[in-house]
Amino acid sequence: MIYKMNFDSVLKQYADVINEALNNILNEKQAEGYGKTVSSMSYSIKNGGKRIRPVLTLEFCRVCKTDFEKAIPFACAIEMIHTYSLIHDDLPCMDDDDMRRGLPANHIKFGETIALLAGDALQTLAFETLFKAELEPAAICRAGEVLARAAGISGMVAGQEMDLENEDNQINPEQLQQTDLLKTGRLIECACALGCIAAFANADAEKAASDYAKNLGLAFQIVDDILDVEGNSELLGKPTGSDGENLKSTYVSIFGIKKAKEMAAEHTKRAINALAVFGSEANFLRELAENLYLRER
Ligand code: GRG
Repeated sequence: MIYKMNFDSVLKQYADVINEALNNILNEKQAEGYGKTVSSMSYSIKNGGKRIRPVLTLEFCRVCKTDFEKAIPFACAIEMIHTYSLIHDDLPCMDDDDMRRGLPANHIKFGETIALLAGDALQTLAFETLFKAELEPAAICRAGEVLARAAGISGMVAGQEMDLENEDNQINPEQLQQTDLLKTGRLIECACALGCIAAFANADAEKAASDYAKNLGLAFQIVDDILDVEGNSELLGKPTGSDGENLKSTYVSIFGIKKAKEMAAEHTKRAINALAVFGSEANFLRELAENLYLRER
């Protein structure tokens, strides 16, 4: 496939752009001197993850025929929300994980109080950053609303509550899918939507982005469940087997590994098919979906 040729270099280019922008924002805040909380925010932002969500924002902006640089503030905002969610998710009152990305979780390094504040401050910094985008006010307002809805009680927070209730309980496949659409899916959907909003994309493009994102999000979560059983803890940067220990219902516990892999493949295929409207311009997004299906971390 032609689009295989420069996937890695495009991904690296985007990651470099995002890392530089995030570092600049955090360094600016650090220079203002807010003590331990800002160091704790920087720790989790800078020891970066895969940057999937901001890459989606920049690439959807480009695919919708706009300079991706316009969407950098939106891309930073979504990564800040994602990072806040991971910091809070690792806390003892939530998933209680000591390791994240191969390093001590934020609360292990900085203590629970500072970790809580760092998450809170990253959430508000996300909106501070988004509102500074050099775009039409209408686009910025819409992006702010879309991000707030995706992150909050209409999205990730609701999914997180459902996920916590899932521990020690048996839930059915519909409840599991609803949990994942909210907890994981809404931010991924939002990442794609923000790219479209920055590009003033038309309704067809927004619908395609939403269909792609929903399926990508489900495939992503199913692969996450599979990696928790068969993944390599060193590559993942955290121990495996936590879903089983917490007696959580997952795609693997409900359907078994073989069926879960088939389901992840099916959602990846649907995500790729949703991109038809963009033609070959969306080849990077097709490759990204395939890579996330095959990922080991
Ligand atoms: C605390 C409100 C609140 C929500 C937390 C994101 C989340 C909700 C929980 C994290 C636990 C988890 C396994 C969520 C599923 C989504 C997921 C696989 C997140 C990890 O995303 P990656 O792989 O992370 O993109 P990196 O480290 O690459 O940034």
